Amino acid sequence: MTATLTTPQVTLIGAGYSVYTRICQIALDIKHVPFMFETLDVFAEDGPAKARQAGHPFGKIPILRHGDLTLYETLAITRYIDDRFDGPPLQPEDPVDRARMNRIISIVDTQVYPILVWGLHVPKSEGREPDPELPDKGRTILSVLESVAQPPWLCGDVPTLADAYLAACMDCILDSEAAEHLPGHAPGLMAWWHRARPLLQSA
Ligand SMILES: N[C@@H](CCC(=O)N[C@@H](CS)C(=O)NCC(=O)O)C(=O)O
Repeated sequence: MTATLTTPQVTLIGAGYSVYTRICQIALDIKHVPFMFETLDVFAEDGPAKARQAGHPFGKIPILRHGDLTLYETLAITRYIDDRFDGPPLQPEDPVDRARMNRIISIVDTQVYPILVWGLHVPKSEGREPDPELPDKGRTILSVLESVAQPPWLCGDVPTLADAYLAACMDCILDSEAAEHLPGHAPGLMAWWHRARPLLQSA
């Protein structure tokens, strides 16, 4: 039996608009892992039920299938992709560098996603004003990211999971009122984005 016949199929279930789905897509792409993509619109009326059926107990996306394995939670999915497949490593070996990468990932999870994506981008896309305190918070987040980034990528010479996490949020950030602060508060991030944008090609 050949290796090809025994290699389990990778399927990513999610949506193109979903930041967390895109993070997984970028990780798969950097590792050169071929995968099938199944669209699941979690914001459709039956979306959460479909996501639960597909294996996400909280009715969310993304979900990764690999052979008999069904995984949810982007942290688990992306580490699995990195650990399980050949290809460029997505996490630095050095403990300090790895901690710096995890710090950026945590900033994306706890600041960028709730404040820049849901707090500033989503209201703008729906023609609503954001909560008044959020633009200042958004500026602070950009300045902090600028200060912790280590060019040319966010954690040095090669892209890591930190780049996947932030790149997946960038179109939302650029389509929010935080975008006007990027050149002044985060010029290094703009330079990084020119480099990182192609990561999103299939996402
Ligand atoms: N902690 C989850 C978050 C996933 C998540 O929030 N996904 C969004 C789409 S980007 C979702 O499914 N939202 C639907 C909902 O919250 O009901 C992860 O890391 O995968």
